[in-house]
Amino acid sequence: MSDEVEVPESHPRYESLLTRHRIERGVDRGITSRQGLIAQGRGEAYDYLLGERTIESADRAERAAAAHLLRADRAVISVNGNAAALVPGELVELAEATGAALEVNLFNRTEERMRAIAEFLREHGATEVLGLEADGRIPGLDHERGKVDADGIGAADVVLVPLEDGDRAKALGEMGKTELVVDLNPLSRSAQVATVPMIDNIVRAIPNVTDHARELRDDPDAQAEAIEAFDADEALSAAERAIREGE
Ligand code: PTJ
Repeated sequence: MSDEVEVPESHPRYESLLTRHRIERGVDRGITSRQGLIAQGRGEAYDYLLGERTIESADRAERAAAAHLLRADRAVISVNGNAAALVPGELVELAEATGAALEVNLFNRTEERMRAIAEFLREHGATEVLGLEADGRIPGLDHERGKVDADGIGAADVVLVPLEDGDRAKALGEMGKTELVVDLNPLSRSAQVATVPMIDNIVRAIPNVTDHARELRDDPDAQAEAIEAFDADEALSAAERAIREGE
């Protein structure tokens, strides 16, 4: 999706407008839900308050997330309608850099959207996309929202869930999984229950996790250090401070 925008690059809010266009296109293509437009608006407000940048604590979180993905026995990147519209190629690159699997997993699940997203990821280079089998369950969630692939998220020890609904994030945590969450709102339940909350825009976070993964790939000591150095509560407080005080 590189030809979709007519926003001049000189516009001071170019990145933000580009992101909006991608979400709009996602809705048009049957990838993103209409609720995804609302979620994007909410995210944008927080991004504006954070200064539309990756704050230092988010960079540390993204490094720790990269280390968790590399050290996992079975890592899965969960893809919803917003993530697919915004960073399809970047998600495929992250999966390749870390050996993680990609699984389409929707809050508002429809078979059409599942298929459209899987197809879109394949157009961006994915060779295998999980999620369509839906032969596993997340305990404690109602039928459609609890569906996962048994050998995907069902079997994963590490899951990356961008822009996740709070209930599902909590239920995945209760399954004992290491949860890596991307969410611009440090007060959201998803961010609060995450092992690693990345308080950052997904359009910046995913390529940054990939960069860290490439750097950490052959260095187990540096991976352990990145995980050790990260403190989730401290990261959430730092993001709140950045919002309140512009630090
Ligand atoms: O495609 P589906 O059916 O799986 O639905 C996906 C959405 C995102 C619509 C669904 O999971 C949902 O309704 O999520 P919420 O509860 O609105 O939460 C979305 C969270 O993501 C909010 O806390 C937003 O602040 C945050 N967010 C929105 N856009 C971004 C973001 N975080 C990072 N980067 C963004 N671009």
